[in-house]
Amino acid sequence: RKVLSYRERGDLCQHPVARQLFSIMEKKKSNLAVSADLCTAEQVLQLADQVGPHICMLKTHADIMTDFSTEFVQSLTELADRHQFIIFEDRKFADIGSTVQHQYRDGLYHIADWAHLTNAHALPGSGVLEGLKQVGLDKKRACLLIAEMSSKGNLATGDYTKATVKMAEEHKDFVVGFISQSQLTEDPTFIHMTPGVQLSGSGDGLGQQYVSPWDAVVTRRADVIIVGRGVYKDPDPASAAQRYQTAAFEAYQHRLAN
Ligand code: UP6
Repeated sequence: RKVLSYRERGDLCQHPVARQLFSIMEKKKSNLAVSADLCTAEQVLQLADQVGPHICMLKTHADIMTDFSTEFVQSLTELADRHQFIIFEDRKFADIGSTVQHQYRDGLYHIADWAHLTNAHALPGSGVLEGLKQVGLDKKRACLLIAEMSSKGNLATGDYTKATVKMAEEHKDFVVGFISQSQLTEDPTFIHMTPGVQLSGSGDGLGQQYVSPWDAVVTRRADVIIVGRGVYKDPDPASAAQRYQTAAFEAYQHRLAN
């Protein structure tokens, strides 16, 4: 089937977060998400400001930060508005509906109040989505399902992956795509985001497995690449982000042209 442009795909989407993401991707010519896996607010905000012009999305792990605060959330939100990127909290919810509801809405992080996008494992069954949805839908939040993982020996394969796609299809009002290592459906309204991407290096000694931006986007048919250490460990994160941005965007243009 013909590959559609980000604009065309955004126009087909119902969910406001998916529409906004595709529109940012088109406007900024970026299908790069940077993973800000840093432990202080200052470091995350500095990185967000440096890479802001090059990304469509910033991914956070709020629970690795030592000084998470409402001031941090306010500053991050301002940067997201200024640079135009989506905020994705990589919480990987994986409990029963009632518990994830609290984890999403309450606790120290109040994720639903500031993260446009979050994600969940399909492992607990559809209750995980029912729970998250009751909190997120009113706030126009969206969710990704983790259908495949990048790490060595992970169990998200085969029938599990297929069942995850089915679960997403049954919750299209909230689920806008997948964390995956390959394209799982031809439905152009589902966004495939692929972590485990680096220009140099094949792993990290702790099970992470890397592919190049080209392999992720052209061979595996990712829409968005997610890059952490490849960007934030670089002495010049802005230039590194620019390199990944160009590589991933040209790879999608190659798919469009072929
Ligand atoms: N992540 C993966 N693989 C997955 C799902 N999520 O690496 O299957 C997340 C990690 C990390 C980021 O939690 O935040 O993507 C990858 O970082 P890296 O580029 O530094 O390896």
